[in-house]
Amino acid sequence: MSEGAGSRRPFACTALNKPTVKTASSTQGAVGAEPPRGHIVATVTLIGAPWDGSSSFQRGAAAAPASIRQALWSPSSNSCNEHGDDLSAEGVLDDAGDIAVGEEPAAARVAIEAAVYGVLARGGRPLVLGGDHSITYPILRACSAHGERPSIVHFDAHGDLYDSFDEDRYSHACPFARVMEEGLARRLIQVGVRTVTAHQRDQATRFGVELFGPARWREALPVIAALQEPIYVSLDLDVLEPMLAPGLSHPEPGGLTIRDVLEALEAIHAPVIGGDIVEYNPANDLRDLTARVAAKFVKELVGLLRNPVG
Ligand SMILES: [Mn+2]
Repeated sequence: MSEGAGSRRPFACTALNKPTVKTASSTQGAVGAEPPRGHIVATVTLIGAPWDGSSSFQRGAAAAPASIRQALWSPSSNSCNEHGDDLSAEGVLDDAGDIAVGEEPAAARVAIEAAVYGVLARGGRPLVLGGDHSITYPILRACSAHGERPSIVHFDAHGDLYDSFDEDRYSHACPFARVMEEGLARRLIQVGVRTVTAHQRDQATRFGVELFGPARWREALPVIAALQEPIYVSLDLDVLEPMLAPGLSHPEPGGLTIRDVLEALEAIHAPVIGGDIVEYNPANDLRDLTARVAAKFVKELVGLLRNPVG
């Protein structure tokens, strides 16, 4: 529970020496066993975005939110993360349910943007469960509408930077091209990408993407740790070695371990304003292995999102 926490995470070292910048949630202190974290100002809101209509290869990711929730609350584990946040405690995690995305892509994007904006406008911190990766673009639009222009820490086997894919500019292969074209992010830091085509390399250069492939993902750690501005975390589960997460539509061997991704998340010191976990495809899963991995990332991302220390 404590290994690494004191060295990188700000709560244990920095935050305790600073005054609280905002009023804490009404339940702070209500959980007696919870270790002091400081700066607990936000309730995280889980939102399901069951949309896989922009997938280029296999559908199935629309079923992910329900499976991830089931794994999250399974009695096979408890509801505490590695930093001692109890997700079942009052004021830690709300669940807004699933967005009614419908069948039409443009309408789905509008619905996702509106739902995420609603959470941000209430002072919440959205953690969105995809769905395919196309959902990240409307989420970042919602952040922008709320006045946020975060830097993105993006875990993925793929750059998702295509200008267009299968004649679809809103494909799940394209969201970060749209995000960067519209200036919705300050920086885009990609970790684990290992499928860079010539076109995507051109796009990465065009947008100034900071790319850390799987062989040098650790070089991203000091870059992530040095970020001061608000951060958005986009976590495509196919960043992982597919043997560790078989429930994917696009398994790409040679990926990161679950602990590698957690280590990169631990490097974040800046406030995290939102995040997504995408591309889980239950139809390809084995014994809910990948659902459990996604639920694990929910737990640890909740810890990051509810402690927006700056
Ligand atoms: Mn991917």
